[in-house]
Parts: sequence; structure tokens; C-alpha cells
Amino acid sequence: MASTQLNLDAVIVGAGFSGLYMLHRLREAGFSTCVFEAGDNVGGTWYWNRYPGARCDVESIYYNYTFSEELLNEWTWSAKYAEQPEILRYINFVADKFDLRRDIQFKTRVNTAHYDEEKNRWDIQLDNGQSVTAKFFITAVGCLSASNVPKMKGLETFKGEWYHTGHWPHEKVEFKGKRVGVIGTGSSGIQSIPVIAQEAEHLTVFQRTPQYSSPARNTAHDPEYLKEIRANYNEIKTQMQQSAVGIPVVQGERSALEDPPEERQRLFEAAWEKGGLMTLSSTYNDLSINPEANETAQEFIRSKIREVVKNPEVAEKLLPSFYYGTKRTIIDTNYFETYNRDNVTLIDVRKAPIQEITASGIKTAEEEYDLDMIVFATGFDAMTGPLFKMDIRGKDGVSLKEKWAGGSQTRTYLGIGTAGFPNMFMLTGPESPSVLSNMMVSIEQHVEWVSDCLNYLRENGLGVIEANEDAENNWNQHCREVADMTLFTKTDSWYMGANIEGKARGFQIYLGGVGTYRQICDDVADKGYEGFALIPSKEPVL
Ligand code: N01
Repeated sequence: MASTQLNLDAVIVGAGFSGLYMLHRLREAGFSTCVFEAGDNVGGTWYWNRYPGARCDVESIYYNYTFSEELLNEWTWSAKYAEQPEILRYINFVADKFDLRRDIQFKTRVNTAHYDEEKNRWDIQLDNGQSVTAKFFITAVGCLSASNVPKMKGLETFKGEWYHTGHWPHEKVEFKGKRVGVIGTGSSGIQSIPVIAQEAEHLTVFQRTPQYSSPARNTAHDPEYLKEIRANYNEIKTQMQQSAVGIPVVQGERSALEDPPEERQRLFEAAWEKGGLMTLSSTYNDLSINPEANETAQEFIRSKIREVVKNPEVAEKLLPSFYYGTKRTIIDTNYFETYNRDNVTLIDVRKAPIQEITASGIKTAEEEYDLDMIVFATGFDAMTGPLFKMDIRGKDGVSLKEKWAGGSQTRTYLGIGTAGFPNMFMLTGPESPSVLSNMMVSIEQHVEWVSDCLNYLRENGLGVIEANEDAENNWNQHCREVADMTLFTKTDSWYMGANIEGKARGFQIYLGGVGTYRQICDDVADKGYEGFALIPSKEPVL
């Protein structure tokens, strides 16, 4: 980026899927803008999460940009579920195609972003000492980008290698001949464990909460199938946008309790055989809201685990008991089968908690395990974590962290704006559908909404847009009410902030569905950005 370009219409933080598209849209609309990105290349989540086995659990045909027909026709996904290197190649392809790199400053972290009410500008300090001012401050920092390495006594004394899945090295990590320990059995652990087990001399899995997981049944794409998808993509795109979670899903129309056990078993078996993210959870319409219905799916998966895992004691340790679907639904390739290998040991750290990391491994309340490598698949400080990594201050110098009281009082309007922080937009922010949707659909919707909004402000001579407190309180209440109608809020999960020590509990995702959400956002815009205060510009800033 040219060093003279320090006074911008918009600063965008992050060069993942959302930041790249935001850059493209704003540049096309004639706004001066720049992306600041901590990594040395594009990709965001897919740049950092390079751990073995990393794949997207949303089918590749739905997990791409849809804004450009040309782009859709130029890219062909090799498999039903794309692996991380292929997704990263795709993101690089997009960055090259739209010549995005010239407005991205890599290896640059935004440290602070302070709103100056007098000047109506955001003052942004970068970690290289550079300052930038911008009319608009747009965060495209992702929901799961602040890695969580739990505070464990003695980690600094460990003589071996250790990695977090969300910050995986760019060089190949060698497992061969090593005794590897993996802590964590969420999506990242469940994807990486089978792959590490194939290479490592021995793998010890430290599991705190057993998880429900069902087979992905990944396959290479049939060219004829892709041809058909391409021919019908407009219709598919509409279905994605109007759906509940951003992928077209055939949702069962009756309660799990309406069917006799044999029929339920038949449908669950069919879903298990078919594989895929929403297949099992969509079999019936009440698995996420009715505890008794949920129990039928729980028991079905537990029976599958007992069937797959040969050692009954190990199988017993792997049986989950929380409400199915209330932690992220996981699909896997040979996860439970991995526990049949001779070189894999499962340790229940709920029963015997990890006490400390020693120079030579991990010590639990029962035993000490010698390890050459520890892999932390321990997740993220989700939603608010990536925003709190920056010192963001709105009117009167109030920081976002103070306003949201460290996360417990998180309040947004539509998950896009928050009162007291004028001209700041959060792409896939807290209280939007974000992580409980196909992120690509939610990202495109937010980016398009924000760029339309900036165009509207410019066309109408408006200089300030700020969420009203009333509107945000109502939105916050609505989000909570919708979430409380489900079983999601009954489980300790990262959705609830429960995975981070000291983080207050609260459900920060809008569960009303991406189709409904899109309609709400469109209605707000159609009504002249109802719920936002709009103030005429004192100067022709844009
Ligand atoms: O993280 P997680 P993740 N001692 O928080 C355990 C997305 N994603 O990186 O459940 C011992 O789900 C923790 O135990 P518990 C997806 O949205 C998508 O796997 O808290 N264990 C849990 O088992 C996903 O949900 C893909 O009791 C500790 C694990 O670590 C999100 O990212 C792939 C511990 C953390 O699981 C996060 O997934 C990967 C401790 N002190 C990720 N602290 C796709 O396929 C934590 N744990 C697209």
C-alpha cells in the first residue's frame, strides 16, 4: 500500500473471506479502503488452521463465494468436503482474480481503533507504529480466530514441541516416530486425531467431554454432478439464502416421538449411511428443541459408537451425554475407528484432570504420560475474543470491552453495529447467524448489506450511522428469546462462552435462521436503516 494513503474511507481488519469480499465491494463502489492483516497472506481461518485433517464440514459446492458467476464457473472443487489446502488455494485464486493484494497490508496487526467524535473519524494504530484514519471501521476478524491455549501449569517447562490447531506451523510437522498427545475432542481434535494416529508412534488423546460425531462420507466429485450444480446454481443460491443455516437441507416435518422406534431407527440409519453435516440432525423437526426427541438421536449415536469401538471400556469413555447438536455438530472420517488402533490411548481427563505439563509430558491426577509433542485442539475465545484483541473505543473513549463488560453484556444491533460506536461495522459479529450458518452465505449477506449502507450514506449526504440503544436492546432480547426456545442454552459450550475461564455465559448467535435474518436486515435498510441514528455529514467526506 502506498504510504500516502493514510486517510481512508474505510479500514477493514482481516483478509479472510469476509475482509476480501468487503474490500472488493467497497473498491468497486469507489471507496478508498485498505485491509490490514496480521498474517503474511490471505485466508484468515484457512490461513491459520493448517492442522492435519483440516477440512470444511460444509459441502464445497455451498462453501464458496456466489457473487460472481464468472468465479463460480472458473473454480472446480475436487471433493464433497474440501480440505484446507484446497480452500486456501481458492482464496488465493480469488485474491489474484480480483487483484485484491494491492490494497492489503500483510504482517500488520491493528492494535487500537479509537473513534474521534469531533472529527467523526476512526484513528487506527497499527503494530508497526503506523497510524491511519478512516471514516468507517469494519472488522472482518472472524468468530474463531483467537486461539485458546488453556492456562496449564508447567507448559513452559515442556521439552518437546507443542502446537495449537488454530495456529498451526506452515512447515510440515513430523509425527513419525513420536509420542503425541492431543488435548481436546471438538471439531479440530476429531479431524486431526485419525490423521495423526496414522503417522505417530503413539497417540494419547486427552478427552474432557466426549462428542457426538457422525461420518462425513467424503467423496471425490463426479463431473456430471458438478455440471448439474452449475446449471442450477441460481436456484441453489436462492435456496441457500432463504434457508435456516445457509445450505439447502431437507428438514423432517414431524417429531421424532411420532414415529415408532423401528421407523426412527430406519431414518437415523439412512442418515448415518448418507453422511453429512445436517443429515442426521434434520431427520426430525424437534431434535433441537425437545429433550425427549433429542434423547432418541443421542442414543442412536451412542449405539453407533458402541458398535464401532471394539474395546467396550474405551467405547464407554467415548459416549457423550449432553443434548445432541448443542455443541457444534461434527462429521468425521474414521474418528471412532481410530480408537481400535493399537497405537492410540484414550484418557478421560474429566475423571482424572490434567494437573500439569511437565518437562517430559502431561501429568493427570492418576498418571504421567511421556510425550514428544502436545497438540492443543482446545478451541477459541469465540465471537468477542477476536474483537477484544484490539483496543476498540467508541464515543467518550468507552472501550468495547467495557461496554460489553468483557463479554457478559454483549449487545449489538443485528450483529452488525453497536450503540456508542458510530461508523463501525462488525462482519459476522455477535448476535448474527455467523457460526451457526454456512459462513459464506452470512459473510456475503453482511458485506453486501454494509456496502449498500455506505452507498446509501454517500448518496444521502449522511456522515454518521450509529445503532440506537433501544434497537440493540430489543435485538439482544430477541436473540436470547429465540435461543432459549432451543436446547442450545442448556449445554456448556463455546457458543455460551463456557470454554473460557472467567468468561461470562451468554448465547451470542442469532438462531432465527439466515433467511429470516436476511429479511430483517433488508427491511431495516428499506426503512432507511430503522433502528440506526443517521446524522448528516458536516463535510463531503465520501
Ligand atoms: O474447539 P472446541 P475446536 N483441558 O472448543 C477441550 C469450528 N471448526 O477447535 O468440551 C482439557 O470445539 C474441550 O473440552 P470441553 C467449529 O465451529 C470447524 O475443535 O470444553 N480439554 C473440547 O473437547 C468448531 O466448533 C471446522 O470439555 C480442554 C476441545 O478442547 C469450532 O471451530 C473444523 C481444555 C475444544 O473444542 C471450534 O472447534 C474445526 C482443558 N483445559 C473447527 N480446554 C470445520 O470443519 C478445552 N478443552 C469447518
